[in-house]
Amino acid sequence: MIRLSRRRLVQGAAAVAAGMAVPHTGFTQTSTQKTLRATTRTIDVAGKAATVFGLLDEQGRHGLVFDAGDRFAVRLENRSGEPTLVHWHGLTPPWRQDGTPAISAPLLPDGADADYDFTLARPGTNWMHAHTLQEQKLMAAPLVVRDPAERHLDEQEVVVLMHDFSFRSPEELLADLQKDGAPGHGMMGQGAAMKPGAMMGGGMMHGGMMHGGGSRSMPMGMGGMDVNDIEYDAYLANDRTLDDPEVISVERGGKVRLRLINGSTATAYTLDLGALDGELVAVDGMPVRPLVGRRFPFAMGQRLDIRLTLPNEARAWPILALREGARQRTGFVLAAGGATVDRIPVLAEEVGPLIDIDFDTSLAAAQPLVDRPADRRVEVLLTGGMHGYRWAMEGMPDPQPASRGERIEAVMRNMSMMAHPMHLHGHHFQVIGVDGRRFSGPVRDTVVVPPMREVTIAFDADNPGIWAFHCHHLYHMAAGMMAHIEYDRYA
Ligand SMILES: [Cu+2]
Repeated sequence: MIRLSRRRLVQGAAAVAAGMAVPHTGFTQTSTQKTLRATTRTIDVAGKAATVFGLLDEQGRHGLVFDAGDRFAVRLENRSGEPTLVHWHGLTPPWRQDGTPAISAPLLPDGADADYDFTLARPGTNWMHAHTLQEQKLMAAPLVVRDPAERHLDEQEVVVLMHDFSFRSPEELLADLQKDGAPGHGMMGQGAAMKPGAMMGGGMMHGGMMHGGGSRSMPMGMGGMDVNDIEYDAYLANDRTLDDPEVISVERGGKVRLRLINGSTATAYTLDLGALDGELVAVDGMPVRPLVGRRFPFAMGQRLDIRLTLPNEARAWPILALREGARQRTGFVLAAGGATVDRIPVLAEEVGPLIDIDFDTSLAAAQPLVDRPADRRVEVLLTGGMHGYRWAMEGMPDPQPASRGERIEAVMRNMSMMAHPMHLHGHHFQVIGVDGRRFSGPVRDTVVVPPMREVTIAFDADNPGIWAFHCHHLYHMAAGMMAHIEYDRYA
Protein backbone atom coordinates (compact mmCIF):
# COMPACT_ATOMS: atom_id res chain seq x y z
CA MET A 1 0.00 0.00 0.00
CA ILE A 2 0.98 3.53 -0.66
CA ARG A 3 2.29 5.78 2.06
CA LEU A 4 2.06 9.49 1.52
CA SER A 5 4.08 12.10 3.26
CA ARG A 6 1.19 14.44 3.30
CA ARG A 7 1.83 18.13 3.45
CA ARG A 8 -0.42 20.12 5.66
CA LEU A 9 -3.61 20.97 3.85
CA VAL A 10 -3.29 24.44 2.45
CA GLN A 11 -6.48 26.39 2.94
CA GLY A 12 -8.32 28.77 0.66
CA ALA A 13 -7.27 30.20 -2.66
CA ALA A 14 -3.77 28.75 -2.60
CA ALA A 15 -5.29 25.30 -2.36
CA VAL A 16 -7.64 25.94 -5.27
CA ALA A 17 -4.66 27.08 -7.30
CA ALA A 18 -2.91 23.86 -6.33
CA GLY A 19 -5.90 21.92 -7.58
CA MET A 20 -7.03 20.64 -4.19
CA ALA A 21 -10.46 20.15 -2.80
CA VAL A 22 -10.77 22.81 -0.15
CA PRO A 23 -12.14 22.13 3.30
CA HIS A 24 -14.83 24.78 3.50
CA THR A 25 -14.00 27.41 6.12
CA GLY A 26 -16.95 29.76 5.98
CA PHE A 27 -16.50 31.89 2.87
CA THR A 28 -19.59 32.53 0.79
CA GLN A 29 -20.80 30.04 -1.69
CA THR A 30 -20.59 31.25 -5.30
CA SER A 31 -23.76 31.45 -7.37
CA THR A 32 -22.67 28.80 -9.85
CA GLN A 33 -21.75 26.35 -7.15
CA LYS A 34 -23.97 23.31 -6.73
CA THR A 35 -24.52 21.61 -3.42
CA LEU A 36 -24.26 17.88 -3.02
CA ARG A 37 -25.35 16.48 0.30
CA ALA A 38 -24.18 13.11 1.60
CA THR A 39 -27.02 11.97 3.79
CA THR A 40 -29.04 9.00 4.94
CA ARG A 41 -32.50 8.03 3.78
CA THR A 42 -34.97 5.18 4.08
CA ILE A 43 -36.00 3.11 1.09
CA ASP A 44 -38.36 0.20 0.78
CA VAL A 45 -36.72 -3.01 -0.40
CA ALA A 46 -39.15 -5.84 -1.14
CA GLY A 47 -41.54 -4.61 1.55
CA LYS A 48 -38.91 -3.95 4.23
CA ALA A 49 -37.55 -0.57 5.25
CA ALA A 50 -33.82 -0.10 4.77
CA THR A 51 -31.62 2.79 5.86
CA VAL A 52 -29.12 3.66 3.15
CA PHE A 53 -26.96 6.61 2.22
CA GLY A 54 -27.80 9.11 -0.49
CA LEU A 55 -26.06 11.82 -2.51
CA LEU A 56 -28.65 14.50 -3.18
CA ASP A 57 -28.62 17.89 -4.87
CA GLU A 58 -30.41 21.03 -3.58
CA GLN A 59 -33.71 19.77 -4.99
CA GLY A 60 -33.33 16.38 -3.36
CA ARG A 61 -32.56 14.61 -6.63
CA HIS A 62 -29.95 11.89 -6.83
CA GLY A 63 -26.61 13.03 -8.11
CA LEU A 64 -25.69 15.94 -10.36
CA VAL A 65 -26.21 17.02 -13.97
CA PHE A 66 -23.91 19.34 -15.92
CA ASP A 67 -23.15 20.42 -19.47
CA ALA A 68 -19.72 19.73 -20.93
CA GLY A 69 -17.63 22.87 -20.57
CA ASP A 70 -19.23 23.70 -17.21
CA ARG A 71 -17.13 24.06 -14.12
CA PHE A 72 -17.56 21.25 -11.66
CA ALA A 73 -18.12 23.77 -8.87
CA VAL A 74 -19.55 21.65 -6.10
CA ARG A 75 -19.77 21.91 -2.34
CA LEU A 76 -19.97 18.47 -0.79
CA GLU A 77 -21.78 18.63 2.54
CA ASN A 78 -21.24 15.58 4.66
CA ARG A 79 -24.37 15.05 6.73
CA SER A 80 -24.20 11.26 6.59
CA GLY A 81 -23.35 10.72 10.25
CA GLU A 82 -19.97 9.20 9.35
CA PRO A 83 -16.72 10.37 7.81
CA THR A 84 -16.90 9.94 4.04
CA LEU A 85 -15.57 11.19 0.72
CA VAL A 86 -16.99 10.98 -2.79
CA HIS A 87 -15.10 9.83 -5.88
CA TRP A 88 -16.21 11.25 -9.25
CA HIS A 89 -16.04 8.08 -11.33
CA GLY A 90 -15.41 8.93 -14.98
CA LEU A 91 -14.21 12.48 -14.44
CA THR A 92 -10.55 13.44 -14.76
CA PRO A 93 -10.07 16.12 -12.08
CA PRO A 94 -6.80 17.33 -10.59
CA TRP A 95 -5.71 14.43 -8.41
CA ARG A 96 -6.32 16.17 -5.07
CA GLN A 97 -10.02 16.44 -6.02
CA ASP A 98 -10.47 12.79 -7.01
CA GLY A 99 -12.25 11.85 -3.78
CA THR A 100 -10.21 8.77 -2.99
CA PRO A 101 -9.55 8.64 0.75
CA ALA A 102 -5.94 8.39 1.93
CA ILE A 103 -4.77 9.25 -1.59
CA SER A 104 -6.32 12.45 -2.84
CA ALA A 105 -7.65 13.73 0.51
CA PRO A 106 -8.48 12.55 4.01
CA LEU A 107 -12.03 11.47 4.80
CA LEU A 108 -14.35 14.41 5.38
CA PRO A 109 -15.73 14.35 8.94
CA ASP A 110 -19.48 14.30 9.49
CA GLY A 111 -20.80 17.87 9.48
CA ALA A 112 -17.90 19.21 7.37
CA ASP A 113 -17.99 20.55 3.80
CA ALA A 114 -15.47 20.42 0.95
CA ASP A 115 -15.39 22.52 -2.21
CA TYR A 116 -14.47 21.21 -5.63
CA ASP A 117 -13.74 23.27 -8.71
CA PHE A 118 -12.44 22.10 -12.07
CA THR A 119 -13.62 22.17 -15.68
CA LEU A 120 -15.69 19.37 -17.18
CA ALA A 121 -13.83 18.89 -20.43
CA ARG A 122 -16.05 16.27 -22.03
CA PRO A 123 -19.61 14.94 -21.94
CA GLY A 124 -20.41 11.51 -20.56
CA THR A 125 -22.57 9.32 -18.36
CA ASN A 126 -20.57 9.08 -15.16
CA TRP A 127 -21.32 8.45 -11.52
CA MET A 128 -20.15 9.22 -8.04
CA HIS A 129 -19.61 6.96 -5.08
CA ALA A 130 -17.79 6.67 -1.79
CA HIS A 131 -14.51 4.86 -2.31
CA THR A 132 -15.19 2.93 0.88
CA LEU A 133 -17.48 0.10 2.03
CA GLN A 134 -20.19 2.81 2.22
CA GLU A 135 -20.64 2.25 -1.52
CA GLN A 136 -22.52 -0.93 -0.58
CA LYS A 137 -25.06 1.17 1.31
CA LEU A 138 -25.79 3.33 -1.71
CA MET A 139 -23.40 6.19 -1.16
CA ALA A 140 -23.64 6.40 -4.94
CA ALA A 141 -25.50 8.47 -7.54
CA PRO A 142 -25.48 9.43 -11.23
CA LEU A 143 -23.16 12.18 -12.48
CA VAL A 144 -24.32 13.12 -15.95
CA VAL A 145 -22.41 15.51 -18.20
CA ARG A 146 -24.60 16.34 -21.18
CA ASP A 147 -23.27 17.32 -24.57
CA PRO A 148 -24.59 20.80 -25.50
CA ALA A 149 -24.23 19.75 -29.16
CA GLU A 150 -26.93 17.11 -28.58
CA ARG A 151 -29.46 19.50 -27.11
CA HIS A 152 -31.38 19.68 -30.37
CA LEU A 153 -31.97 15.93 -30.41
CA ASP A 154 -35.55 15.25 -29.52
CA GLU A 155 -34.85 12.44 -27.10
CA GLN A 156 -36.01 11.65 -23.60
CA GLU A 157 -33.21 11.04 -21.17
CA VAL A 158 -33.60 8.09 -18.80
CA VAL A 159 -30.91 7.72 -16.12
CA VAL A 160 -30.84 4.49 -14.13
CA LEU A 161 -28.36 3.29 -11.53
CA MET A 162 -28.27 -0.46 -10.79
CA HIS A 163 -27.24 -1.74 -7.40
CA ASP A 164 -26.90 -4.92 -5.38
CA PHE A 165 -28.51 -4.63 -1.99
CA SER A 166 -28.04 -6.46 1.30
CA PHE A 167 -29.73 -5.91 4.63
CA ARG A 168 -26.40 -6.94 6.17
CA SER A 169 -23.61 -4.43 6.67
CA PRO A 170 -20.70 -4.42 4.21
CA GLU A 171 -18.34 -5.07 7.13
CA GLU A 172 -20.22 -8.29 7.91
CA LEU A 173 -20.27 -9.31 4.25
CA LEU A 174 -16.51 -8.82 4.00
CA ALA A 175 -15.82 -10.62 7.29
CA ASP A 176 -17.85 -13.61 6.10
CA LEU A 177 -15.98 -13.76 2.83
CA GLN A 178 -12.68 -13.66 4.67
CA LYS A 179 -13.54 -16.36 7.18
CA ASP A 180 -15.03 -19.10 5.03
CA GLY A 181 -13.34 -19.21 1.67
CA ALA A 182 -13.83 -22.52 -0.07
CA PRO A 183 -10.51 -24.32 0.44
CA GLY A 184 -8.55 -24.84 -2.72
CA HIS A 185 -11.09 -23.11 -4.86
CA GLY A 186 -9.75 -20.70 -7.39
CA MET A 187 -6.38 -20.80 -5.70
CA MET A 188 -4.15 -19.49 -8.39
CA GLY A 189 -1.75 -16.66 -8.50
CA GLN A 190 -0.02 -15.46 -5.34
CA GLY A 191 3.18 -15.91 -7.26
CA ALA A 192 1.46 -17.10 -10.35
CA ALA A 193 2.39 -20.67 -11.02
CA MET A 194 0.35 -20.87 -14.17
CA LYS A 195 1.73 -19.60 -17.41
CA PRO A 196 -0.54 -17.05 -19.02
CA GLY A 197 -1.50 -18.34 -22.40
CA ALA A 198 -1.71 -21.92 -21.23
CA MET A 199 -5.42 -21.57 -20.64
CA MET A 200 -6.18 -18.42 -22.49
CA GLY A 201 -8.26 -17.84 -25.50
CA GLY A 202 -9.91 -21.24 -25.41
CA GLY A 203 -13.62 -21.69 -25.20
CA MET A 204 -13.46 -23.62 -21.98
CA MET A 205 -14.10 -20.65 -19.76
CA HIS A 206 -16.99 -19.52 -21.82
CA GLY A 207 -19.74 -21.83 -22.89
CA GLY A 208 -19.90 -24.14 -19.86
CA MET A 209 -22.88 -24.92 -17.71
CA MET A 210 -23.85 -22.39 -15.13
CA HIS A 211 -26.27 -22.95 -12.34
CA GLY A 212 -27.97 -19.98 -10.79
CA GLY A 213 -29.32 -19.52 -7.37
CA GLY A 214 -27.90 -20.15 -3.99
CA SER A 215 -24.38 -21.39 -4.17
CA ARG A 216 -21.71 -18.80 -3.89
CA SER A 217 -19.16 -20.30 -6.18
CA MET A 218 -20.46 -22.06 -9.18
CA PRO A 219 -18.11 -24.58 -10.71
CA MET A 220 -18.05 -24.33 -14.40
CA GLY A 221 -16.29 -26.42 -16.99
CA MET A 222 -12.82 -27.58 -15.97
CA GLY A 223 -11.83 -24.17 -14.80
CA GLY A 224 -13.85 -24.04 -11.59
CA MET A 225 -14.61 -20.43 -12.29
CA ASP A 226 -16.14 -18.40 -9.50
CA VAL A 227 -18.94 -15.91 -9.99
CA ASN A 228 -21.06 -14.01 -7.49
CA ASP A 229 -19.24 -14.35 -4.20
CA ILE A 230 -22.06 -12.58 -2.33
CA GLU A 231 -25.73 -13.50 -2.26
CA TYR A 232 -27.66 -10.27 -2.05
CA ASP A 233 -31.15 -9.66 -0.75
CA ALA A 234 -32.19 -7.63 -3.78
CA TYR A 235 -31.03 -6.07 -7.03
CA LEU A 236 -32.13 -2.50 -7.53
CA ALA A 237 -32.69 -0.15 -10.44
CA ASN A 238 -33.08 3.41 -9.12
CA ASP A 239 -33.70 1.98 -5.65
CA ARG A 240 -36.56 -0.29 -6.85
CA THR A 241 -36.84 -4.04 -7.31
CA LEU A 242 -38.76 -5.69 -10.16
CA ASP A 243 -41.61 -6.36 -7.71
CA ASP A 244 -42.33 -2.65 -7.89
CA PRO A 245 -40.22 -1.25 -10.71
CA GLU A 246 -39.86 2.32 -11.83
CA VAL A 247 -42.29 2.93 -14.68
CA ILE A 248 -41.23 5.76 -16.97
CA SER A 249 -43.80 7.29 -19.30
CA VAL A 250 -42.49 7.61 -22.83
CA GLU A 251 -44.04 8.57 -26.14
CA ARG A 252 -45.11 6.03 -28.73
CA GLY A 253 -42.58 6.21 -31.51
CA GLY A 254 -40.45 8.43 -29.29
CA LYS A 255 -36.70 8.59 -28.98
CA VAL A 256 -35.10 7.63 -25.68
CA ARG A 257 -31.53 7.86 -24.51
CA LEU A 258 -30.74 5.41 -21.74
CA ARG A 259 -27.89 6.41 -19.46
CA LEU A 260 -27.29 3.26 -17.44
CA ILE A 261 -24.85 2.92 -14.57
CA ASN A 262 -23.84 -0.33 -12.93
CA GLY A 263 -23.33 0.94 -9.40
CA SER A 264 -23.36 -2.59 -7.96
CA THR A 265 -20.45 -3.43 -5.72
CA ALA A 266 -20.08 -7.09 -6.67
CA THR A 267 -22.57 -7.91 -9.41
CA ALA A 268 -22.21 -7.87 -13.18
CA TYR A 269 -25.25 -7.99 -15.44
CA THR A 270 -26.28 -8.41 -19.03
CA LEU A 271 -28.48 -5.52 -20.03
CA ASP A 272 -31.47 -6.90 -21.92
CA LEU A 273 -33.62 -4.62 -24.07
CA GLY A 274 -36.16 -7.38 -24.72
CA ALA A 275 -37.95 -6.76 -28.00
CA LEU A 276 -36.21 -3.46 -28.68
CA ASP A 277 -33.15 -2.87 -30.78
CA GLY A 278 -30.84 -0.38 -29.15
CA GLU A 279 -27.94 1.60 -30.49
CA LEU A 280 -25.02 1.55 -28.09
CA VAL A 281 -23.37 4.96 -28.48
CA ALA A 282 -21.03 5.18 -25.49
CA VAL A 283 -19.39 2.96 -22.88
CA ASP A 284 -18.21 4.49 -19.62
CA GLY A 285 -19.29 7.86 -21.00
CA MET A 286 -16.90 7.65 -23.95
CA PRO A 287 -18.39 7.47 -27.46
CA VAL A 288 -18.12 4.31 -29.52
CA ARG A 289 -19.00 3.70 -33.14
CA PRO A 290 -22.72 2.93 -32.78
CA LEU A 291 -23.46 -0.76 -32.34
CA VAL A 292 -26.99 -2.12 -32.68
CA GLY A 293 -28.04 -4.93 -30.37
CA ARG A 294 -30.41 -6.13 -27.69
CA ARG A 295 -28.02 -7.45 -25.07
CA PHE A 296 -24.95 -5.74 -23.67
CA PRO A 297 -22.59 -6.88 -20.90
CA PHE A 298 -22.44 -4.53 -17.96
CA ALA A 299 -19.84 -4.98 -15.21
CA MET A 300 -19.41 -3.11 -11.95
CA GLY A 301 -18.49 0.54 -12.43
CA GLN A 302 -19.34 0.53 -16.15
CA ARG A 303 -21.89 2.67 -17.97
CA LEU A 304 -23.91 2.08 -21.14
CA ASP A 305 -25.47 4.85 -23.25
CA ILE A 306 -28.11 3.37 -25.52
CA ARG A 307 -30.38 5.15 -28.00
CA LEU A 308 -33.81 3.69 -28.64
CA THR A 309 -36.45 4.56 -31.20
CA LEU A 310 -39.66 3.11 -29.85
CA PRO A 311 -42.23 1.50 -32.15
CA ASN A 312 -45.42 3.48 -32.55
CA GLU A 313 -47.38 1.27 -30.16
CA ALA A 314 -49.09 1.69 -26.82
CA ARG A 315 -46.98 -0.88 -25.03
CA ALA A 316 -44.76 -1.44 -22.02
CA TRP A 317 -41.11 -2.14 -22.72
CA PRO A 318 -39.25 -3.74 -19.81
CA ILE A 319 -35.51 -3.02 -19.74
CA LEU A 320 -33.85 -5.71 -17.64
CA ALA A 321 -30.45 -6.37 -16.10
CA LEU A 322 -29.77 -10.10 -15.79
CA ARG A 323 -27.42 -11.06 -13.00
CA GLU A 324 -24.34 -12.88 -14.25
CA GLY A 325 -24.52 -16.66 -13.80
CA ALA A 326 -27.79 -16.52 -11.86
CA ARG A 327 -31.53 -16.07 -12.34
CA GLN A 328 -32.02 -12.82 -10.42
CA ARG A 329 -32.69 -9.68 -12.38
CA THR A 330 -33.62 -6.06 -11.92
CA GLY A 331 -34.84 -3.37 -14.25
CA PHE A 332 -37.38 -0.73 -15.10
CA VAL A 333 -40.21 -0.24 -17.58
CA LEU A 334 -40.71 2.23 -20.40
CA ALA A 335 -44.47 2.63 -20.77
CA ALA A 336 -45.63 4.12 -24.06
CA GLY A 337 -49.11 5.52 -24.62
CA GLY A 338 -50.35 4.75 -21.12
CA ALA A 339 -49.81 1.01 -21.55
CA THR A 340 -50.50 -1.24 -18.59
CA VAL A 341 -47.49 -2.88 -17.06
CA ASP A 342 -47.55 -6.62 -16.40
CA ARG A 343 -45.80 -8.03 -13.39
CA ILE A 344 -42.28 -9.17 -14.19
CA PRO A 345 -40.95 -12.08 -12.11
CA VAL A 346 -37.78 -11.24 -10.19
CA LEU A 347 -36.33 -14.62 -11.19
CA ALA A 348 -35.78 -15.28 -14.87
CA GLU A 349 -36.27 -18.68 -16.49
CA GLU A 350 -32.61 -18.88 -17.40
CA VAL A 351 -29.36 -17.82 -15.78
CA GLY A 352 -27.73 -14.63 -17.01
CA PRO A 353 -24.75 -15.03 -19.37
CA LEU A 354 -21.17 -14.74 -18.16
CA ILE A 355 -19.57 -11.38 -18.77
CA ASP A 356 -16.80 -11.65 -21.29
CA ILE A 357 -14.19 -9.42 -22.84
CA ASP A 358 -15.07 -10.60 -26.34
CA PHE A 359 -17.81 -7.97 -26.48
CA ASP A 360 -15.17 -5.25 -26.19
CA THR A 361 -13.42 -6.62 -29.28
CA SER A 362 -16.57 -5.74 -31.25
CA LEU A 363 -16.47 -2.12 -30.06
CA ALA A 364 -14.45 0.71 -31.57
CA ALA A 365 -13.85 4.09 -30.03
CA ALA A 366 -15.39 7.02 -31.88
CA GLN A 367 -12.34 9.01 -30.75
CA PRO A 368 -9.46 6.53 -30.41
CA LEU A 369 -6.09 7.46 -28.93
CA VAL A 370 -3.53 8.78 -31.37
CA ASP A 371 -1.58 5.81 -32.68
CA ARG A 372 1.91 5.87 -31.16
CA PRO A 373 4.35 3.41 -29.63
CA ALA A 374 4.36 2.87 -25.89
CA ASP A 375 6.97 4.67 -23.81
CA ARG A 376 6.32 2.40 -20.85
CA ARG A 377 4.89 -1.07 -20.52
CA VAL A 378 3.50 -2.23 -17.21
CA GLU A 379 2.64 -5.87 -16.52
CA VAL A 380 0.16 -6.67 -13.79
CA LEU A 381 -0.87 -10.07 -12.49
CA LEU A 382 -4.34 -10.22 -10.97
CA THR A 383 -4.15 -12.87 -8.30
CA GLY A 384 -6.08 -14.33 -5.44
CA GLY A 385 -8.96 -16.61 -4.71
CA MET A 386 -11.83 -17.48 -2.47
CA HIS A 387 -9.56 -19.29 -0.02
CA GLY A 388 -8.85 -16.74 2.68
CA TYR A 389 -10.28 -14.17 0.31
CA ARG A 390 -7.05 -12.35 -0.48
CA TRP A 391 -6.73 -10.55 -3.78
CA ALA A 392 -3.77 -8.66 -5.21
CA MET A 393 -2.16 -6.88 -8.13
CA GLU A 394 1.33 -8.31 -8.44
CA GLY A 395 4.33 -7.72 -10.65
CA MET A 396 4.13 -3.94 -10.67
CA PRO A 397 5.63 -1.63 -8.04
CA ASP A 398 3.09 0.22 -5.90
CA PRO A 399 3.04 3.03 -6.71
CA GLN A 400 3.99 2.39 -10.32
CA PRO A 401 6.14 5.34 -11.42
CA ALA A 402 5.60 7.07 -14.75
CA SER A 403 6.41 10.39 -16.42
CA ARG A 404 4.13 13.05 -17.73
CA GLY A 405 3.54 12.78 -21.47
CA GLU A 406 4.25 9.07 -21.70
CA ARG A 407 2.07 6.62 -23.57
CA ILE A 408 1.65 3.77 -21.12
CA GLU A 409 0.48 0.29 -21.92
CA ALA A 410 -0.67 -1.94 -19.07
CA VAL A 411 -1.00 -5.67 -19.66
CA MET A 412 -3.33 -7.22 -17.08
CA ARG A 413 -3.17 -11.01 -16.72
CA ASN A 414 -5.87 -12.57 -14.64
CA MET A 415 -4.33 -15.56 -12.83
CA SER A 416 -7.43 -16.08 -10.68
CA MET A 417 -10.73 -17.78 -11.30
CA MET A 418 -12.89 -14.70 -10.97
CA ALA A 419 -13.39 -11.85 -13.41
CA HIS A 420 -12.09 -8.45 -12.35
CA PRO A 421 -13.51 -5.16 -13.68
CA MET A 422 -10.35 -3.05 -13.57
CA HIS A 423 -10.67 0.72 -13.13
CA LEU A 424 -8.03 3.41 -13.51
CA HIS A 425 -8.69 6.80 -11.95
CA GLY A 426 -7.93 10.15 -13.56
CA HIS A 427 -7.61 8.87 -17.13
CA HIS A 428 -9.50 7.17 -19.91
CA PHE A 429 -7.76 4.23 -21.51
CA GLN A 430 -8.23 2.43 -24.78
CA VAL A 431 -8.61 -1.35 -24.81
CA ILE A 432 -5.95 -2.38 -27.34
CA GLY A 433 -5.39 -6.08 -26.80
CA VAL A 434 -6.97 -9.32 -25.66
CA ASP A 435 -4.84 -12.43 -25.12
CA GLY A 436 -2.00 -10.80 -27.04
CA ARG A 437 -4.07 -9.98 -30.11
CA ARG A 438 -4.02 -6.24 -30.75
CA PHE A 439 -6.95 -4.21 -31.99
CA SER A 440 -8.32 -0.70 -31.68
CA GLY A 441 -11.08 -1.08 -29.10
CA PRO A 442 -13.23 1.22 -27.01
CA VAL A 443 -11.94 4.06 -24.85
CA ARG A 444 -13.32 3.60 -21.35
CA ASP A 445 -12.38 3.67 -17.66
CA THR A 446 -13.36 0.20 -16.45
CA VAL A 447 -12.65 -3.04 -18.32
CA VAL A 448 -13.40 -6.66 -17.46
CA VAL A 449 -10.49 -9.08 -17.29
CA PRO A 450 -12.08 -12.56 -17.26
CA PRO A 451 -10.40 -15.52 -15.55
CA MET A 452 -7.17 -16.64 -17.19
CA ARG A 453 -7.41 -13.98 -19.87
CA GLU A 454 -5.10 -11.10 -20.69
CA VAL A 455 -6.29 -7.57 -21.48
CA THR A 456 -4.03 -4.71 -22.60
CA ILE A 457 -4.95 -1.07 -22.18
CA ALA A 458 -3.17 2.09 -23.32
CA PHE A 459 -3.42 5.60 -21.93
CA ASP A 460 -1.57 8.88 -22.01
CA ALA A 461 -0.05 10.16 -18.77
CA ASP A 462 -1.64 13.60 -19.07
CA ASN A 463 -2.97 14.14 -15.54
CA PRO A 464 -0.14 14.21 -12.99
CA GLY A 465 -0.76 12.91 -9.50
CA ILE A 466 -1.37 9.72 -7.60
CA TRP A 467 -4.10 7.59 -9.13
CA ALA A 468 -5.83 4.50 -7.86
CA PHE A 469 -5.79 1.51 -10.20
CA HIS A 470 -7.98 -1.26 -8.83
CA CYS A 471 -10.64 -3.89 -9.20
CA HIS A 472 -14.16 -2.43 -9.05
CA HIS A 473 -15.48 -5.44 -7.16
CA LEU A 474 -15.71 -3.65 -3.81
CA TYR A 475 -14.67 -6.66 -1.73
CA HIS A 476 -11.77 -7.59 -4.00
CA MET A 477 -10.54 -4.02 -3.64
CA ALA A 478 -11.04 -4.10 0.13
CA ALA A 479 -9.15 -7.41 0.25
CA GLY A 480 -6.09 -6.05 -1.54
CA MET A 481 -6.75 -5.70 -5.27
CA MET A 482 -5.64 -2.09 -5.47
CA ALA A 483 -2.49 -0.38 -6.69
CA HIS A 484 -1.47 3.14 -7.74
CA ILE A 485 0.19 4.98 -10.56
CA GLU A 486 2.13 8.09 -9.65
CA TYR A 487 3.83 10.76 -11.71
CA ASP A 488 4.81 14.41 -11.25
CA ARG A 489 2.51 14.92 -8.32
CA TYR A 490 4.24 18.13 -7.26
CA ALA A 491 4.15 19.54 -10.78
CU1 LIG B 1 -11.84 -8.27 -8.68
